[in-house]
Amino acid sequence: MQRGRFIVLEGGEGAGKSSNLQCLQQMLEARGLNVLRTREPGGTPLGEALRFILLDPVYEGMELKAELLLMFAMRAQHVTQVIRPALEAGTWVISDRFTSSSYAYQGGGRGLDNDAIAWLERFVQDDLRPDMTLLLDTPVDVGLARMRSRGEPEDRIEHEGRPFFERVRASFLAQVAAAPERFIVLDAAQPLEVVQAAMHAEVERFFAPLWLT
Ligand code: Z5A
Repeated sequence: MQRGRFIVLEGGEGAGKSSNLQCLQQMLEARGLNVLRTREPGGTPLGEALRFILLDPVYEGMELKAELLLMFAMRAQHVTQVIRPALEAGTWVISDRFTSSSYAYQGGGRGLDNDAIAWLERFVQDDLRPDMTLLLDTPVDVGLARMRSRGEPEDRIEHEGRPFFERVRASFLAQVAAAPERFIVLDAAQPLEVVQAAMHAEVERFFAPLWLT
């Protein structure tokens, strides 16, 4: 049996990850693939409990290294309990965020050392890396306006100001520049149907050799 593939959607606030994940799932299922949809922070009962802690404004002032370590504690459980077994069983895993978000938010946004993040990445994931990362890129103002138009209370990380989110975006783009073969960048400021059509075309192109086997 062929191993499944691991696709991650990344981006800043309001980039449209959730909206596009559903479309990606339908597209892969239409190819007859088994698809598991998941998210970070979250993905397991422990991960969802840690998500609650990570995003709860009551923990304003959380030590930055504590935030980073909780992200990787959540990920350790997610990788071992969900992602690796699914891939080994031939299931395709699509995730709303993964380790690129740790580089972007804890590295770029918070200013923590990327070498420490890289060490945690190796420690927690061994050789597991996404086969493909789709970066939904929007100007920060566009994403924040979308997020605020939902009228939901802001979580602990959403409380951050615009400079924080500019650093997050810059970090995502720097990750692409450092490893362009691992990323597809989509202009997520465009209307949703345009973004979805572009995503569809890119995923078809990226995995074209597989469809033939
Ligand atoms: N975090 C971290 O710091 N470190 C880590 O390692 C990880 C995560 C894994 C929670 O993530 C937080 O965790 C997040 C990063 C941090 N920080 N914050 N803040 P999350 O993914 O659960 O939360 P989020 O990024 O805030 O998600 P979101 O705001 O829900 O964004 P989204 O999923 O990308 O967007 P959406 O829900 O699909 O769309 C938002 C709205 O825009 C909605 O009304 C849509 O209808 C609309 N939309 C979407 N696309 C379009 C287009 N193209 N045109 C017009 N309108 C659109």
